Amino acid sequence: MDPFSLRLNLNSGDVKGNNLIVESKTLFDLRYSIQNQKALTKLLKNKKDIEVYTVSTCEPGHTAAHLTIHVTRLKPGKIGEEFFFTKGHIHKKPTAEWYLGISGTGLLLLWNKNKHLVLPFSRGDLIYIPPGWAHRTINVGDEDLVFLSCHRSDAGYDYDFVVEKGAPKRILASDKELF
Ligand code: S6P
Ligand code: ZN
Repeated sequence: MDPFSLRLNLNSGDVKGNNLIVESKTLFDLRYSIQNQKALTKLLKNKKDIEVYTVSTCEPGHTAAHLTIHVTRLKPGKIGEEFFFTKGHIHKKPTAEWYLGISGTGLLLLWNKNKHLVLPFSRGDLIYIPPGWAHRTINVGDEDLVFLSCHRSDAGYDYDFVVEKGAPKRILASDKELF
């Protein structure tokens, strides 16, 4: 494989290049992670669905020799009192991940068997997620929250773990002390 480059606009958070796959997650995709089902029904009234975030991924290979990067763009918004969030996952293989905030105002919820942490996550914040920590991002601002992440390409993703057990904390508009 030859080296290659992508182009990330650090102001807009737009990323361009070959080898990029863009996926979108909507409120419908998040329906099993949303507690306030009444608020969800209200939001979707008269609408087919609402996009919550997109993830642009570059995975140069699938083995431990490679590194995968993603740029996530999480929209601002609330379902009732709860801020828009990413579905959340733990990596199937206990591998680490780096997160870099590019724009917007967010929080990163991290948890393992014993505890959970909520870290401020905005432009310039570089957060190390050690192996074995599940993670979810929350947009608590008025603009898109854009961030880059990088992990070993064979890490794999376990989403069921989060849907079945639930996240240890929901971030509500009233959680003002956190942001
Ligand atoms: C991947 C990394 C992020 C998330 C993205 C969307 O390891 O943690 O790129 O995939 O922010 O979140 P989720 O939980 O839907 O994958
Ligand atoms: Zn991850």
